Amino acid sequence: MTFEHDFGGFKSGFVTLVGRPNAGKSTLLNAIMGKKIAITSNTAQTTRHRFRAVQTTADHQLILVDTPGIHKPHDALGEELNTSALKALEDVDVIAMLVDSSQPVGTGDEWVANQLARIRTTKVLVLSKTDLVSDDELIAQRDAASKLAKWDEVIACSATANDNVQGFVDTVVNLLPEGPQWFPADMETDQPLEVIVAEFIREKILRSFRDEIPHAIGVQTEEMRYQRKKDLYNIRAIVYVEHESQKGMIIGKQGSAIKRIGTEAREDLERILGARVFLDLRVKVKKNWRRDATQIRRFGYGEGA
Ligand SMILES: Nc1nc2c(ncn2[C@@H]2O[C@H](COP(=O)(O)OP(=O)(O)OP(=O)(O)O)[C@@H](O)[C@H]2O)c(=O)[nH]1
Ligand SMILES: [Mg+2]
Repeated sequence: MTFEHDFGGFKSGFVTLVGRPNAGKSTLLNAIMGKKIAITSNTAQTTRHRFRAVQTTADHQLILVDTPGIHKPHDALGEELNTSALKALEDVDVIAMLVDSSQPVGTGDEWVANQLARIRTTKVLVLSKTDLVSDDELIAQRDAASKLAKWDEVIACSATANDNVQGFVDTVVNLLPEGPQWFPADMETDQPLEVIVAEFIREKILRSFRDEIPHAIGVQTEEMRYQRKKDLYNIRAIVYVEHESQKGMIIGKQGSAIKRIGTEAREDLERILGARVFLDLRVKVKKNWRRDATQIRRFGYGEGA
């Protein structure tokens, strides 16, 4: 977009983070924001909807678009996630593709890079998780990943070690056009509170279960009520699973697992909401919801904002 205006050097624009599942997109977004906005886990396909995080400073407004990892889809949910990520490549100023420095560059990265090939937007290659590799390994990875596409910039960083995260910000802001402040300065994300609540609950489950469970759960906030007098949020949320057996696992022996998940989620939510939280968490079965596009969208997965 071009303007007749003079923005006095103020830069603003949209930067989409893309890559294979687990590449470190959401962790990098959190590191840039200096707080946890996106959920993260070592389970592939942690992020299930596209959303924005906004960093506003005196001289720029950087709008980061987090996306679900692009992968070979196995079900309707996978297809929705890919579509959502690919849509986030349209109408942005910069596309930053993350490649995990500690994993061999392979067909998964090539698949993502192929999606970028026909787009003419400025592209930045980000070698992530540099804390996990030696200097020599990083150089080899850089050579391999450089061949994936025609990059305008190449940068390496570690989000967890906070190494060169600022370098990433400086690089992409430099590539942004001059422009207006698109969003209010105090706006940090466009995710509605109900979505954030459901996501943080889902994160706790992703982090405590393995195998099929993380993929089979969907979380929905049913009710959220703030009582000013008590400075308390009453939140009711439902964890959906696909089978009775999964329900048993999430609940655990005498409710021990769901209790632990509830406690962990409540602690996080109290920090985010800055108030006390009463969390009523229930588990229900919704058979094969991952194959049902309507249900997937009802959860808010896929499309996103
Ligand atoms: N050592 C190390 N681990 C990292 C770094 N960045 C991310 N991770 C870890 O990598 C895993 C995946 O990180 P996410 O940020 O959830 O990855 P993602 O690309 O958003 O994944 P999806 O949402 O599934 O596409 C998590 O366990 C992170 O803690 C890093 O800089 N160093
Ligand atoms: Mg993510």
